[in-house]
Amino acid sequence: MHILVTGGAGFIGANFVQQVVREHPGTKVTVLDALTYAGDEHSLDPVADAITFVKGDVADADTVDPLVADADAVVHFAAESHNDNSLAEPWPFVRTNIVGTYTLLEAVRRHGTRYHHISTDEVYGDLELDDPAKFTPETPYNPSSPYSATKAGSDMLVRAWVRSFGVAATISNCSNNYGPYQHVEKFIPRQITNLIDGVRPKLYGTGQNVRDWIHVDDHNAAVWQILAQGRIGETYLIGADGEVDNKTVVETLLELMGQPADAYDLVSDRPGHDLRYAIDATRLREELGWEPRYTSFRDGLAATVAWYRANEDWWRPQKDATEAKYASLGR
Ligand code: NAD
Ligand code: TDX
Repeated sequence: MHILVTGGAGFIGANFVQQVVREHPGTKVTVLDALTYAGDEHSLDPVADAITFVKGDVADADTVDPLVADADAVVHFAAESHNDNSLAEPWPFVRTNIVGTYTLLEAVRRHGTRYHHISTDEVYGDLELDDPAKFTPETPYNPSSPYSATKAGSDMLVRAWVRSFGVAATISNCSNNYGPYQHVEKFIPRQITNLIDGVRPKLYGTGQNVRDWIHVDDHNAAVWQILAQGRIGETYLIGADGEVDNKTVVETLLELMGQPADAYDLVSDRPGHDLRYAIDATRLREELGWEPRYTSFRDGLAATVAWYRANEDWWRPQKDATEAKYASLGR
């Protein structure tokens, strides 16, 4: 099988490509990535000889069409992915997440190519802290930020292209990922690299917000199973029952990195900050038999800390510009 992986130089995409090369060696992989600030070709160094890399834009039909024509399946990770950036400048999110998805859908429609769409639990909005409910495939869409609204829009395009044009697509909506190769703008790597630099972690608001953490390798194993065995037209929610509030995440990092548990700062909150996400992954578990392999968040965090300590060459070039952006927001 030949798969086209968009956004394969980003956090989740690069881990996916590495996993496919490692665990499914018969697969031919082509990566299409624009190498925005969030993409780094070095994230593919361990598998560079085993794949083809194309630098290009998913919203450019002339680039996309021949690549899709050549592939048996497309796995679409490419996106603008950071909520804080979407509040500062929404247009790149509309362009890449909506126009980019539209461009790919038209190409897979022309060529009859299998398509898997990577999305997020943020399309469902947020839950109260004390609500026993979790997101299910039936939860109505209710996105809060420009980022989540453009992801919701892209999901709706996929559903329409399945129903109206018979495109062979599946969708997955996953919760917050952590692990190696995540950009230092995101919560966990930002705090780990701050602590390496002797800077106190920064919690938005009061730190009560809850995210449902999943290791990136568990997300990607689910994506592979959906690609191989998922029902066409279906939506699968991916999550590993990993709800933790942000304050606890920071306290755990402080403990793992040898600092007092209260050595963090509270900073101004993110506008529109979603309170809590929680995924019910019953369909994925029961229909496809998926189970997470990383069952201890603490152990997964410890391994992630070790990775950032060992791979300063990878993250250091992004650190100053990222912190300058946060400083301008007062966070
Ligand atoms: P990321 O920001 O780390 O990587 C995005 C990649 O897409 C980068 O390599 C970037 O260069 C590339 N890209 C951006 N615009 C492009 C364009 N126009 N054309 C081609 N390539 C382009 O993001 P990530 O965290 O790896 O997220 C990947 C996908 O997973 C996204 O669709 C995101 O919505 C989804 N997702 C992320 C999480 C999470 O916790 N990070 C959770 C659920 C779903
Ligand atoms: O310095 C920080 N301090 C802080 O308290 C940062 C960067 C974040 N936070 C909080 C905000 C969130 O409650 O931590 C939580 C996680 O923040 P992010 O890493 O920005 O992730 P989030 O906004 O939850 O979105 C992520 O998960 C869903 C990904 O970035 C999305 O791409 C994915 O769809």
